[in-house]
Amino acid sequence: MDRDRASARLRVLLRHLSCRSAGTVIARHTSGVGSLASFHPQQFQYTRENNVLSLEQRKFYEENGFLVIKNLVSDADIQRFRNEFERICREEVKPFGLSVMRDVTIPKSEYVPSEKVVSKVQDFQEDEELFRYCTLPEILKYVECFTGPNIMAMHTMLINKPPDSGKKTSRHPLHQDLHYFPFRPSNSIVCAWTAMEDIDRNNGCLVVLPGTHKGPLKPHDYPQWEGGVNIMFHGIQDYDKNNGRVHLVMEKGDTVFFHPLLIHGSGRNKTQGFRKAISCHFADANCHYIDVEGTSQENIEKEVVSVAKKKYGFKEITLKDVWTFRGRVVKGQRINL
Ligand SMILES: O=C(O)CCC(=O)C(=O)O
Repeated sequence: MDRDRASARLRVLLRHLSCRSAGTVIARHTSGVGSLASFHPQQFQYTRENNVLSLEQRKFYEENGFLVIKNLVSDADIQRFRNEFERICREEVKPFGLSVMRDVTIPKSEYVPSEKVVSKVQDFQEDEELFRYCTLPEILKYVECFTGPNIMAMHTMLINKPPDSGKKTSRHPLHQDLHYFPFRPSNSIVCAWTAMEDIDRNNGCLVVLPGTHKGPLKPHDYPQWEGGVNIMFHGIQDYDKNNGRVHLVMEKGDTVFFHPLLIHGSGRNKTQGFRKAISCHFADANCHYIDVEGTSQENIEKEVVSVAKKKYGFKEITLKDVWTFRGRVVKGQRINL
């Protein structure tokens, strides 16, 4: 795509994403992209027919690899997730398997149990209160459009992006989530990411590179950032710098669904508040595990296995074991995963 077309498409995307009405935020097709009338359902690769998504929404996801649904999760549910997160930070509850992460700029010696030192909790599949997010009917209704009816919740996170210390470590480098996943096919995996408050460029919104879900999985590694990098924040070393970027400005409760090959990241939090979002990666229970040995995913496999060995005290554990433990069925049957 040449630069003019890329920037025209970006402008259209931005106009639609900034639309503030309740309902769905989707971009319309631009010149150079076929009209809806001439679109044939057999061309769909990334979405499934189930009468939830409109033709326009399906086409938007097919072309861009993400779809924002406005106002999907209620304030009451978000408040419950917030309360539970605070309880975890104060160490009032310790759900089995949960990882509590802190920003790289906070030394271990300064660790006091409080929301202010936790940048993320992940693997909350054993915390029934947070895990409710992954079972919300309004979320699963959309997830099914990408995974089909047998749904596994595979990876859960609540991200509490801290105010940046000045070292720019609150950024999340551009990456593809599939780098972390030893299961396929990628088109049967989707992330749901819900803003727990209004999120914009000031507090570090998601940034996505539309259309990159159509490309291959790229090699990832730690970026060479002067101020340090958070654990497991692998980034893509090489990507097309001319690919347009879209900053997803979202209101509390808005949810973006995106493909695991979509290149995305998030910016620095320039405010004094902690920017919160809750997310889950879902997969079709028919997905299968792959062996990542000899692939670009070997580096993350080594890291995850080594952390899991320490965390659970096992001498032998495989990447597949880690994911089998993380995964929980949320609709239909547990099949391969
Ligand atoms: O919430 C964010 O800042 C980015 C999260 C993200 O992209 C991830 O954890 O994969």
